[in-house]
Amino acid sequence: MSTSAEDKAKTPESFSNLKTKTPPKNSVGFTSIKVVLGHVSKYMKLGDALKISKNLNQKGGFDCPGCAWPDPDDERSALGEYCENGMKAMAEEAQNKTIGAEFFAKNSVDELANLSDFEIGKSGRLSEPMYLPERASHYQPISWDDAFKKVGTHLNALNSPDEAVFYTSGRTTNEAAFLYQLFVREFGTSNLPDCSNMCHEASGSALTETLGIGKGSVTLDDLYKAEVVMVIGQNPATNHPRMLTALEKCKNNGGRIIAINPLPEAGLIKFTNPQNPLKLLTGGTKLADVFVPITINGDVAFIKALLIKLLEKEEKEGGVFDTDFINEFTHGYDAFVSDLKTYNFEICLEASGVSKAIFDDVYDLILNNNKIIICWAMGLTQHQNAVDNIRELVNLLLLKGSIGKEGAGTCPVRGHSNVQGDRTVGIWESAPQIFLDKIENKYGFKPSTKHGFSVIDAIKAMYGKKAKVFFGMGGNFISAVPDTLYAAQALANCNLTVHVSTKLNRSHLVTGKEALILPCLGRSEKDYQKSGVQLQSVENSMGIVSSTKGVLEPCSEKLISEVAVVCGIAHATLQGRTKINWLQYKDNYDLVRNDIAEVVDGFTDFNTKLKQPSGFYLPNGARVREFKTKTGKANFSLNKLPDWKLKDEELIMMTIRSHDQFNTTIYGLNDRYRGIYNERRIIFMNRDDMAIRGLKEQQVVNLKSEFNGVVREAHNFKVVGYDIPKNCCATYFPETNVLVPLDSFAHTAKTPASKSVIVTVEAI
Ligand SMILES: Nc1nc2c(c(=O)[nH]1)N[C@H]1C(S)=C(S)[C@@H](COP(=O)(O)OP(=O)(O)OC[C@H]3O[C@@H](n4cnc5c(=O)[nH]c(N)nc54)[C@H](O)[C@@H]3O)O[C@H]1N2
Ligand SMILES: Nc1nc2c(c(=O)[nH]1)N[C@H]1C(S)=C(S)[C@@H](COP(=O)(O)OP(=O)(O)OC[C@H]3O[C@@H](n4cnc5c(=O)[nH]c(N)nc54)[C@H](O)[C@@H]3O)O[C@H]1N2
Ligand SMILES: [Mo]
Repeated sequence: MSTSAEDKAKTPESFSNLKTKTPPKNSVGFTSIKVVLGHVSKYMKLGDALKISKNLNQKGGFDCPGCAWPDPDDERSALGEYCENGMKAMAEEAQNKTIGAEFFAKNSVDELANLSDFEIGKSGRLSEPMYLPERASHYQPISWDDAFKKVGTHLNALNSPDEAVFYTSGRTTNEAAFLYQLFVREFGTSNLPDCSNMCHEASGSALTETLGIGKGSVTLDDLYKAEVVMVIGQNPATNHPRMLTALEKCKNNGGRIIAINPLPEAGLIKFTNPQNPLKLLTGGTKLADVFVPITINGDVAFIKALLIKLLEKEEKEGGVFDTDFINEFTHGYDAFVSDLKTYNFEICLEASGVSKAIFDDVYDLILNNNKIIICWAMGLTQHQNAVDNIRELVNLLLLKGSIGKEGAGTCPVRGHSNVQGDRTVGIWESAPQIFLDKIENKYGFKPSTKHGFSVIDAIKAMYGKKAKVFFGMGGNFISAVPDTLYAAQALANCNLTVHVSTKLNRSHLVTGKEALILPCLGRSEKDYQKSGVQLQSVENSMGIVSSTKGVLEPCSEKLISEVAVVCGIAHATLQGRTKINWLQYKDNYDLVRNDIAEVVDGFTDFNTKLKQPSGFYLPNGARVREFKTKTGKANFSLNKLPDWKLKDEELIMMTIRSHDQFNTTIYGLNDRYRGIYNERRIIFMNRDDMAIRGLKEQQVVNLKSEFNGVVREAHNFKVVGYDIPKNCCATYFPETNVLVPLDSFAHTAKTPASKSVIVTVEAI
């Protein structure tokens, strides 16, 4: 009997060897350099490592496939614009070990699924296309041509193009992403779910409605010039380490920093720039002026408390709000004010879990400054009321006129290195009509105008057998999505699952009846095509498009680029019915960029502009106070306090990243900044909550979540007492994705609520 899809999808429940230390207050510094060197020497050739560190995030070099934090426009560190976790991402991609036919002949799919995610990732780079026939136990090699034909045959056998799902993870470059969505639309569907659906979708939704653009408004220069930067629901020391350099610069210019987080994350408190030798010796910069230990999902309540006090002061004395800005540029102020008056300050503050003394410190900073930037990430977007979280922050910025001027604005800090660019060039299940019209004008076919499936819809459709082919352009769908066991069944129901990937991951092991692994070049590798080595492009978190070009030789001759994969599949699938000469694009990516220039706003003269050393900024209405909303103004919004209540035994759980992972890729088993070594199956709990339940340090527990009458379970976690607000707890994803209910998601954005999972903890 082969292992069930559900069992293959779960992470193994065995323990490593947990050690804990007091979490450090400081981040980066010497340890970080030591860790990088250790990692690089273990997994990469020395020559490759040097080439990489010299070219990473340099002008004319290649873009780090880690996070989407921007590179400085002007001076870039001579030591390399890299960080510990960027180098770990590189060591992961540029490994010197490869796996192909021999590896898959030796290891069955079931055996591989028994490995931990850490072990799966360490097996090596995928080196040739592999095919899993129906009922087979092992993958076997397949030629590229046959693989393309297989995809084409399955797609063409569907009753409707809407029975296929085309997922994208955010590493795909603009060129590959544009062609991919073009193929999907010509094939006839808009089923283009992407990782953004699980990430910043709530930000996009809230910002489009209130400010007319689903992206942030600030530049790096604004961050240097801000008077106050609020970092809320984000852990930059781990996930965007180069952001700390920008915050340090802001502090050196006199700026103040407010950190709002249930956890006292190390980098938010203090930071030692690894590229500043003096600071390495003298011990770093204190970053947060105020640390706000908020309860999970207490953010709307806390911001409302601030708004109430600011309004009171404004009505009494005036001079608090930027009334000129409000009058000229905004809509809905009166309705906002009357709604705000229905809330009570004490109730809001209590719901936030924050003390009056800390509240007062934040209030003073906001009251007395007018250049405010708010940075946020998953701590705000992965809740049922995620859209309200972000709209409430926008309300605050609008009152202070802190948008569209120097040193002020919105800064949703994006995740994957090109997740923002992918959306810009058309990876969107509900793309605006204006974009679809441009596609029609340029290519002469009518794209589907139906709303396609987002991630959650796609899982439901596959579960209900309404979708039968799953195609993943990068990513690790089964480990990234909520409700692992349900999603496993959904994938198992498909006729074919296909993954374009650089590394083996769990999604290759939880398959449809047949499956394909299509291995592609990584960012760091040279992309040889007929017209020479190709350049590609990405867009960072601040809307700057820049070029990226690999520097290493490909790790296998059988790898092709994502662009070539799309061209091959489009050619094999669409055959006589296409209006597009698909194969031309892979020979010369300039041709793709010429098309992007015609179809996507802001890309005029794309090929020429991309040659500028620092890239170019895309247009951004909010940055210049042109709010392209339905009202033509920046909109105030009305947001409610969340209405969940915990029963006695329950805790609210956030599923977060450790310092040693990139999403579902596990670099190692430590979470150094939180004092955790050698284990991922842990639950951080408040020590009072442990005492009430009679739980001791390292006691083994099972976790349960109940939602709409369905109980979900995750077994074997060790309790770690931690500085986290009462009634809150934290675990790592993907281990606890089995507990995240598919139907618990952000209203209007459908982002899974993976930061507010209600659980009970039971000793075993
Ligand atoms: N090294 C590394 N870099 C990465 C990634 C990675 O996995 N590893 N992932 C990339 C991706 S795709 C993304 S989206 C980003 C993610 O970057 P982050 O959003 O920083 O990642 P998370 O670990 O999800 O952290 C969420 C933070 O929000 C806090 N938080 C949780 N719930 C709440 C809440 O209700 N309110 C408030 N105020 N805070 C809360 C948590 O304590 C934690 O500090 O990072 C990107 N960069
Ligand atoms: N519970 C919980 N769940 C979450 C989150 C959370 O905070 N909590 N965060 C969510 C977020 S923010 C995100 S963005 C998603 C991430 O979801 P995904 O983007 O689907 O997951 P990743 O782990 O980033 O994908 C890693 C895989 O991408 C492939 N890969 C890497 N580089 C390349 C490349 O250059 N090309 C190609 N084709 N493939 C490549 C490798 O095979 C690797 O195994 O997870 C979400 N899931
Ligand atoms: Mo993300």
